[in-house]
Amino acid sequence: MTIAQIDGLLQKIESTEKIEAGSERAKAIVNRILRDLFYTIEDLDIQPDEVWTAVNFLTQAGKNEEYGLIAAGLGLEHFLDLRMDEEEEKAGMIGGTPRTIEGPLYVAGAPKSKCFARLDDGTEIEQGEIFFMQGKVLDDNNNPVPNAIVEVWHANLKGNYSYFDQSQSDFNLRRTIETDENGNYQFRSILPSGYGVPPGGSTETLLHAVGRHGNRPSHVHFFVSAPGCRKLTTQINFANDPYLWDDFAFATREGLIPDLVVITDAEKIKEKGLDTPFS
Ligand code: MBD
Ligand code: FE
Repeated sequence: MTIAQIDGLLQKIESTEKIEAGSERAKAIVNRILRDLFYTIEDLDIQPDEVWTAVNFLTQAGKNEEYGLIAAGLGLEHFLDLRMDEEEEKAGMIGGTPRTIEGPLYVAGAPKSKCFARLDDGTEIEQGEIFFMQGKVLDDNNNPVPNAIVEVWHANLKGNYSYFDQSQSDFNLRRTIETDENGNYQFRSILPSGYGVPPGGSTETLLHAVGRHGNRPSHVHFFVSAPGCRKLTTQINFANDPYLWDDFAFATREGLIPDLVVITDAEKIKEKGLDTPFS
């Protein structure tokens, strides 16, 4: 087809937008995506059977509830992070812990505690490595933020998340921790395994079609929020992971890879006060 013919059809479609409830924003977005799609089909000479394969793929991906996962895997979610970074840089907001993607596996309403929480329900205590993390929430001026809300969630040793994995107890490996008067928080858990997309699912089908894997390095998710502060969405990773810089969701960033200190002596854990809340 000629460009004039494609643009003619696009104009015909746009000229049907007469219902008053329609928003200019929705029209602009839908029409632009449609234009890009028509041009892509033309440029790559995409065949009807390929289009219907794609339509059926999307139907199945919806049934599987995998759109969030696909958004992560296509780099769309990371792209939104880069755009938010740019906006903040332009506004002169620099420094602080980098943001990175939320992913599709957050669940609201995790049990809340002050200063300290144990995240795991104990079921993996034999196979897993106990892990402690402590941190301090600081504002723009590096002042501690008391009573900040730190929401933490991560996978178990199989790389699965509670709620989505019904074999785990409710809110296993998910907690809401309020910082103390000095902005401190601390938690105990089991060091998570990396995540892999569901075998045989839509995300895996798509990634394999383009020669990609669907693995993530081991990570822990965070939301950090406080009144008057922009909410931080981020994760941490661990340096020894083979997928550290090969994350299918592109979430690893410098500044989010804290040192892991291995302690084999139980007395040292007590000495450092890692097994009990701050006093
Ligand atoms: C995850 O655990 C995750 O964090 C992301 C971004 C995508 C899939 C699974
Ligand atoms: Fe995750």
